[in-house]
This record gives sequence, C-alpha cells and structure tokens, in this order.
Amino acid sequence: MTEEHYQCIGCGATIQSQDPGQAGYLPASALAKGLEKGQFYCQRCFKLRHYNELQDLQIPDQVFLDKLSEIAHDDALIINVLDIFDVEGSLIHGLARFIGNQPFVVFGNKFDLLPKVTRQNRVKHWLKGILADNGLFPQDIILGSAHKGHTLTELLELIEDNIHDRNIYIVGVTNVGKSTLINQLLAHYGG
Ligand SMILES: Nc1nc2c(ncn2[C@@H]2O[C@H](COP(=O)(O)OP(=O)(O)OP(=O)(O)O)[C@@H](O)[C@H]2O)c(=O)[nH]1
Ligand SMILES: [Mg+2]
Repeated sequence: MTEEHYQCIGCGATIQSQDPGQAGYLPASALAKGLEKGQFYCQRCFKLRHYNELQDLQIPDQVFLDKLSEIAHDDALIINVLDIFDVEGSLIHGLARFIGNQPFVVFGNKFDLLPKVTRQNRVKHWLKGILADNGLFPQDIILGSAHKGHTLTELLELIEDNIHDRNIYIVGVTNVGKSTLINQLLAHYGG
C-alpha cells in the first residue's frame, strides 16, 4: 500500500513525505511510526497539537477561493484582521461578496505601536470611516495587539460568545498578524 492512502487525522490532508511546503507533509521517519500506530498526524497538525505552533502553508489559489466561497453558506462569524498601520493595504478586495450576509467583525491589530495615550474610540471611529468608504460595515471593531495576550480580552469574549453556534474564520491579507494572533489564541486555549 502506498502512503497516498493515509490521511492526517487532524486536517484530513493526504499524508506525503515529499514536500515539506505542501499539506499533509510527514517526514519519512515519522511515517514509519504512524504505520505502526495505524494513524497519522501530518507535521503541521503535530506541531499545532503538541507545541501550539502554527506553520504557514502554501495552497493553490483555486483551493483558497473555493474555501472562501464556502463561507457564505456556513454559519460563520468572520473576523477580518487589519493592520492599523496599513488599513487600505489590509482590505480584502471583494470581501463583502465572499462572506455574503455573514456577521463580520474587524480586528484592528498592532495597536501596541500607537502611543499609550491613544484613545481607542478615536481610532475605531477613524477605522469605521475608512471601512464605510470601502463599502464595509462590520458589526463591531475591536482593537488590540496579537503580540500581547492581555490586549485580547474583547476579542476572546467575542469568540467565546460565538464559538458554540458557528464556525469562526480569521481572515486577512498577508502580514496583518493572523499567525501571530492564532498562535496567541492557541496559547490562551492551551491547544
Ligand atoms: N507590533 C506588532 N507587530 C505585530 C503584531 N502582530 C503581528 N505583528 C508582526 O507583523 C508581522 C506579520 O505577522 P504574521 O502573524 O506573520 O502575519 P500573517 O497575517 O500571518 O502573514 P501571512 O502569513 O504572510 O499572511 C510579523 O513581523 C509580526 O511580528 C502586533 O500585534 N504588534
Ligand atoms: Mg501567517
């Protein structure tokens, strides 16, 4: 039997030992161990489970777009992460089209870089204006810093209020801090 017949019990990806950059990668040495046990976690899921560490993964555009278009038909809450230092550059073109009528909340990240005296309400008001100019009307705007767990109370409350009823999608363009945020959430929830 070839390794193509095995799936990761974490993410469902087909287990493969050829390309560490692709979904389902498991080093050949660990593959042998998995064969003994009869079950496999890919390296990415293994690290997520045991080290609370999220590895980036390159996926083909079409797979990503297909996944994105599922959101509109799911019971979803979308958290759109923005970099408050590059708001215009953080906007996802066509977001409203992808998410349909699903509730969405904006998380303005990297608030730690602003002076300590900065008033959150003023930043929220400013963000709201830019979003409205771009046809985006989030249910709420939350500010915080993915680097600093203690700034995430409001976001955690939002997640906890929704997680039992709907899937939560954290979306954002590159470099806004999604991985940092998810790693922080994993650290908070202990995996
Ligand atoms: N100052 C500050 N920097 C942050 C914060 N969150 C993320 N960063 C930095 O922003 C950069 C991008 O963060 P990532 O978490 O890799 O961003 P990402 O959205 O996962 O990026 P891609 O995986 O490329 O899509 C890194 O250098 C982080 O250290 C934050 O709250 N404050
Ligand atoms: Mg990332």
